[in-house]
Amino acid sequence: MLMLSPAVQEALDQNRPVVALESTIISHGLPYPENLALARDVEAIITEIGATPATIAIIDGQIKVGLTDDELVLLAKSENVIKTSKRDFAYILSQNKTGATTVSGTVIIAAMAGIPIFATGGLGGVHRGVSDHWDISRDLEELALHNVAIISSGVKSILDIPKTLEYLETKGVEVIGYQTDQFPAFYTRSSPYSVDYRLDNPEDVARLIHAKFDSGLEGGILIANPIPKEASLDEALMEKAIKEALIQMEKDGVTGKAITPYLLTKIKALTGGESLTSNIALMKNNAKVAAQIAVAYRP
Ligand code: PSU
Ligand code: MN
Repeated sequence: MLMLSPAVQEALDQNRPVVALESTIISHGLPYPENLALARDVEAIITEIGATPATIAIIDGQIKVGLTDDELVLLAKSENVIKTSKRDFAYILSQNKTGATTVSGTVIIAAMAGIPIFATGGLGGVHRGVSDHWDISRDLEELALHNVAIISSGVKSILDIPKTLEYLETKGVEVIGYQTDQFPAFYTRSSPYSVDYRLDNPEDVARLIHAKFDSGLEGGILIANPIPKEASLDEALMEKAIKEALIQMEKDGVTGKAITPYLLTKIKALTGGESLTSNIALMKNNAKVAAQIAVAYRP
């Protein structure tokens, strides 16, 4: 059922490091052409460090691990790509549709393919005002279920961070700060919330991943990697933009899976494009750290 690219197949066969990448960030998270440039750049960064990138998506009803450049272009340009969480799989597969996998969709496929390390921008989680609309991303459930370590800059900035951290604790997901004691807040390096543990180099993280997976404890790990200093944004300014975007979202009646793409577009406009520049910088940095961890990790 899975179609691995020749490069990913060969790397897995030879026990060489592989880094999984999601595709919602390409189709629904960033505008064209920045999305395509980033999709290509993160693959190049991972390759340069000595790991094989495996961007994951469903193309015409076929689950693919490792995409061609034409497929990246399709995901970056097409209007008909479905944002794919677990609940969308059967429809997309049976109707031969094309789906860009969220973190939740990508974790499922990475686990099927046997890829334990996955880089993304920000994890989905518990949305602000959760008691009104019950919006909690499937990302948290799938991370809790599968043996995958995600490297991200914390969770999406638009979320309720403390509630998301509580939820991760309930689900048994280990949260590690990479070179930080504080849980990063996506566009900013710090937040008022601490991580459970801090590790400072790829070798220690690789050892932790081994300890978890070798112990037979099922479930994932979140490695929270702060945005690089030079790309981080002012906390007060970001909070203002996020609050304004949330007000506009309510007015426009946006709900469900459309929320994240809507808010990212609004926040980009409200910050004069600065949020987009930061999002790109943090994603590249996460790809770099994930590749370093993958290289340090011996399957
Ligand atoms: N964070 C971003 N950009 C994104 C996403 C997260 O900065 O595009 C995507 C990821 O694919 C994540 C998804 O898995 O949003 C979560 O969506 P939802 O909250 O609808 O589950
Ligand atoms: Mn949701």
